[in-house]
Amino acid sequence: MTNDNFVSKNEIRAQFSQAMSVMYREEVPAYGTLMDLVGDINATVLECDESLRAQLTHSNGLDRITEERHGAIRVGTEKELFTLRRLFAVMGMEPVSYYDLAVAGIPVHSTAFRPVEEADLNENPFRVFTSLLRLELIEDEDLRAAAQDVLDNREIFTMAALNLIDRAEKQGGLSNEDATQFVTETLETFRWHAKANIDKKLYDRLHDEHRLIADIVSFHGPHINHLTPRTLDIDAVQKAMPERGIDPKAVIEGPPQRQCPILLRQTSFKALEEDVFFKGQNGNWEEGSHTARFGEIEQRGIALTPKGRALYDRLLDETRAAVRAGEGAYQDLLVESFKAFPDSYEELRAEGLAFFRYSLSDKGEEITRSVGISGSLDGLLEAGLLRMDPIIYEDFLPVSAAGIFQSNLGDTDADIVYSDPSQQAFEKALGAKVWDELALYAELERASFKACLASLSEKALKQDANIAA
Ligand code: OOG
Ligand code: NI
Repeated sequence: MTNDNFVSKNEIRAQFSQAMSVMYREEVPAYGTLMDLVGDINATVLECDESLRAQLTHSNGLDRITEERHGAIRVGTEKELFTLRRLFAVMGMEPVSYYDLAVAGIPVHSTAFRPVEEADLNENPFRVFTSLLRLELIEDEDLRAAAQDVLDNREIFTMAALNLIDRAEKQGGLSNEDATQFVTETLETFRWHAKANIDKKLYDRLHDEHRLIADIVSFHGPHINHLTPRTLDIDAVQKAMPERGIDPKAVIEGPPQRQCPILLRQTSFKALEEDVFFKGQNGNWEEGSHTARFGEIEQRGIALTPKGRALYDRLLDETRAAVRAGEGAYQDLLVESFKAFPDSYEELRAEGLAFFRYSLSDKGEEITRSVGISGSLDGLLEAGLLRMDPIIYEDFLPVSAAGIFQSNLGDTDADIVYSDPSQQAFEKALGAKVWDELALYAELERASFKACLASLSEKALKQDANIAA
């Protein structure tokens, strides 16, 4: 079979993302309500904000807004993670960044599977935040062994899915028919199962250790635990949620509202308590409940450089420390702290706090030979030959500021602090290295500037040729 007969990875990812969304809407109807709300608010924002519309049009971002979302799953074993990496690769999703959640009191470490190239992100930016349980962090040896035993005896992938992953790897792609079947079969892995794999007694013991451990070990597979559409106005959605009968959490995580949004802000509706059934005596099922699944929204802003990230962490830490000290309302303090974070794109660039994509301005496009092209970035910007647009952050809230998972878990869960991050062990389980997200943004910025220089000098050469002719 030739390459021409394969469906593109972007297409498979788009189909998969769509199928996940449909499945989750059926499983968790409140998520559907949230999607509708986000769609309405995005439409209103785009109607009112000409400049945002222009910016999104310029960066090809307009079409992807309503389609954009991420999801999250949690797996129990190294083998499961290894196969997931292969599964996501079929859809052009690669592991980006390492998140050590142990510092936030959660016994998992994670990565996000997502497209890496800009063109692929623009076609479909679906990402899946994927966590691996670190059973070795459970101190109770007996409990650890019991959990390990349950995990070793489950198979989270269908036979057909495994065969199709093999085939995609061997052939270098999938035919139309195979791709359709691949989406159907892989969806099974992420489906909700109300019937647990274990009895209530073991569930309770796992839950007492950490509710995330119970969520990972107790069921047949890594059910999708939330999906998150991107909104253009998170404050408006947060405010409107109750009007549509959904119960939002109290605060929006991440930075405060700004003229120039940075990283991302997230909020969610509270996880639902759902009926589940535990293995009982003599093949009977015992009724119980489990709380894990929710809906989330996010608003994305510009990607920060390491310097910008450090400033972000410092200001957020300051706010959290002050709130712990009981000095006032979180949101107000956050706004106050972040006054120290420059809020214009010019300043963010000049101080090296954020990443930008450069392109030729209208003036740059019309450059004549008399304008020198040997200028520095600063010089070319000053001369008005370049246009700069924010590079949007494609990843997750930094754990260093304990922002991640915070929107997803009750505050009471952060009492145990595990240590010893282990990126090496994670990558060994994964069977690959994770991409360094900061290097990806830096490269994008560098390449965009290089392309500007190349086209400016090409224009100048053409001018030379015209003059010579
Ligand atoms: C994943 C949490 C990470 C986000 O948006 O920060 C995440 C989880 O709860 O399993 O999705
Ligand atoms: Ni999320």
